[in-house]
Amino acid sequence: MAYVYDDQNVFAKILRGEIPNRTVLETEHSLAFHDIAPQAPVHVLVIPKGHYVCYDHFALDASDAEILDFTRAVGKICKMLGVQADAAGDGCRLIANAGVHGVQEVPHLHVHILGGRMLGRMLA
Ligand code: IU
Repeated sequence: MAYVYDDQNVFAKILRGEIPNRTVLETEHSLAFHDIAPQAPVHVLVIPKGHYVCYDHFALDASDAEILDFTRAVGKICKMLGVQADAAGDGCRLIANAGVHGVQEVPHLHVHILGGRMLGRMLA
């Protein structure tokens, strides 16, 4: 079954400039902005500009250039915001909810970057 992308989702509207956002980083293929309802001192969403519903859709169908751009954007933002997991940062959590069981609210791939405090242990 093919992935079906709804271009009326809120992140599609953000990408079209129809809804404002607090941008952290914009690259050729990706956009990162602060979550509207932050769950931690750092809570940034990174999205590809392409129309991908979820991570598996993106990983299977995006071009190498899009995947490289997106992956590097996540790393750059972690460093920019001081939540990288090296000797200078305290680390963070990356989350990509997908589909019904993943309780994905917005059907445009987004990776949450959460950090700035000690997070609870969480696998489900
Ligand atoms: P989820 O992984 O799809 O469950 O997360 C969606 C996130 O999008 C959630 O953290 C919301 O607070 C966030 N969000 C947003 O930043 N701006 C919006 O206009 C809407 C949701 I709607």
